Amino acid sequence: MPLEWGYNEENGPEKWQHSYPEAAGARQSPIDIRAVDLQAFNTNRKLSWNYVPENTKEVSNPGYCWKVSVDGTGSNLSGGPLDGTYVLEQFHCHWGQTNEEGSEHTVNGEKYAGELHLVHWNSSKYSSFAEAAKYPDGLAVLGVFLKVGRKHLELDKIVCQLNKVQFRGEHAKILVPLDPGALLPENSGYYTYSGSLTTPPCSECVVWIVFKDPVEISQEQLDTFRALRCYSSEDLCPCDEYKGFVKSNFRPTLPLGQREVKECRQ
Ligand code: SG7
Ligand code: ZN
Repeated sequence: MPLEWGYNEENGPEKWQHSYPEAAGARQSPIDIRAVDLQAFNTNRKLSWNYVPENTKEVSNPGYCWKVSVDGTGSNLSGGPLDGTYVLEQFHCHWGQTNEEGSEHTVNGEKYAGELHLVHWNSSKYSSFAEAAKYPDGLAVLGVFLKVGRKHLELDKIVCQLNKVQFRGEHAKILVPLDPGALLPENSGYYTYSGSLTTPPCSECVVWIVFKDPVEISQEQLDTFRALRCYSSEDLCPCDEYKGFVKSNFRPTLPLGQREVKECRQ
């Protein structure tokens, strides 16, 4: 069974709105974050997080990225632009075919080699991730730009398991506790705006918080991401333009429209 959506010619971002009408909405993500659009965001509420490394359980290949599921107990995010407490649900990554692209958000048109997303849901107002995803303040996603440089040691706890999830539908345990907080840049300011999921169904339920400073990962680590397959081990290779590899999985930017992007220097 081929995926009903993806990133190639037949099922890519241009086609999503036919099956997922929200993809054509006015509050879509990602966006190009442009200096001319920025509004200062002055707050004395510091953005803060608390994660439980022992609850970072397993990595899987859903066919379009790698994804780490988290037992959210005790893992939360609050402050900054957020009202209430948001609990960590999962984190995953986007990348490109070459190091010149791969991030979903761009800054003044500049692309990074990749972007990590830590997805949280509003447990102050809603009772589950699925319920929260129906409301405009339901989810909060932290975005971290990736650039090629030194090997990232915390991320390597995932990378070393990716050979066990080469095919769609595969899962593997993460063998040592992984601290999601160690994936975030230190002392970085951030941009924040109201947006959507960047994959179908593209629901407009996300408070985006995108860190200004990138973190480094090695060329080898990035190449390991590109070796994942979008088909399951029982399927024949769909032999699309990427020969069945998840070579590229970022959605191009969409118009900011009437929205504001706030900049917090933190
Ligand atoms: C990735 O991004 C996956 C999705 C995620 C989607 O494709 O991690 O998660 C699952 C369940 O596969 O979708 C609902 C959801 O979290 C969109 O998340 S994103 O907007 O942060 N890129
Ligand atoms: Zn994402």
